[in-house]
Amino acid sequence: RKTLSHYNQSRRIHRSTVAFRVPVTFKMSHNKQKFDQVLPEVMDTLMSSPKLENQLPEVRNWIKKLLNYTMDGGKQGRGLAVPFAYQKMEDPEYFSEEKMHTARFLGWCIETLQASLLAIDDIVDVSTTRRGKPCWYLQPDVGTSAINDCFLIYHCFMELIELKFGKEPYFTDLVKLINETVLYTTIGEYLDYSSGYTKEKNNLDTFTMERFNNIAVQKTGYYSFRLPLLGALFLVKNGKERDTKELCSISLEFGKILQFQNDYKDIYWDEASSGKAGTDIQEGKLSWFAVAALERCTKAQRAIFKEYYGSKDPEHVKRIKQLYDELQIGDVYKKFENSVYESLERRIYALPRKGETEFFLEVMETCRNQDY
Ligand code: DMA
Ligand code: MG
Ligand code: MG
Repeated sequence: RKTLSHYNQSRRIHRSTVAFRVPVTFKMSHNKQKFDQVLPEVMDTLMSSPKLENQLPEVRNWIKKLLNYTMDGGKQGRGLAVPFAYQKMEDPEYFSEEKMHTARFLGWCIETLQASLLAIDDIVDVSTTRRGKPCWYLQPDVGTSAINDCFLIYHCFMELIELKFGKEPYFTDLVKLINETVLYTTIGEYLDYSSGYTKEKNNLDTFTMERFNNIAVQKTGYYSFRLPLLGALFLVKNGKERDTKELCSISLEFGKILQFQNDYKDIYWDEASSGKAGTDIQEGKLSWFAVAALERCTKAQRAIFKEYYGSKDPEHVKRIKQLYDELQIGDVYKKFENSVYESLERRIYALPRKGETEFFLEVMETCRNQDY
């Protein structure tokens, strides 16, 4: 096994020549196959719940169809992060395959939460596609009843948590963690959709990086990084006694990264690559790109932005993209992204435990590869 200092050294040597890679022993995706194998057990657990097992066949079939559709096709970064975090945070002396299995189960629970959040988000964002398929609310005979379906997915998630963890000593703490996470996420979503620009509201004063960061931390950071990490720590021996302040702070920084990447893909990736058609310009979103562009605009360019941002007209969308090109926001973005990775990397190397450093380095690599 290579030591971290060995690893640092080899990294430094390779850095200028090849893309930064975490050694093979650190890969989060190595858990993928075993992670996938746990899904049928998770579904069986849910469907054998005393509250669900005697429901009418049509109810049981609807739940299965709903979960299959909304959970299918993601990259499962959040879910995979749980067993990976357990592996990296646990003292080798106490590591057990049984806990690893429990971590995978918890990972799938978080994927269920993610499915409900995304299905809601797509209604709010008036999106058309997600994970390469039409959004759930656009399925035939769904429409506004998707709101109830989203709530149903969410409570399948909570039922799974109760079925699997109800008797664990950390159950109450886990539920509290989930509740606070979802509270922050929904507040972040509120801020996200209420901060959108419209010509009528003429509300560009709120298009600041400070507000972008606040939204990204709340709507993305808490549930995507902090929850999987703190969830895994419940399984770690004496995990409760760990100092998690810096770990949580770094987790929330990753929320910002995931969000500006998400904003990048919304504009520059085609639907085939991202699995979803972009809506940020059309919806007038407080996107990283809008803020970065406004910071660099001339008066005339700002007037163009005000005229065309937040419009569904494809010509207007094109005009905004053209403005981003004129301002070379794509290059600004790349430089900014690198600087964020570099400063976060310094904090990650400064963490007291080797496992913590390895965990976040791999999370960072997964984000860099657009695989989280
Ligand atoms: C999705 O945010 C956020 C949550 C909490 C589900 P988004 O609308 O910026 O992302 P996407 O592009 O995936 O719809
Ligand atoms: Mg969205
Ligand atoms: Mg959204």
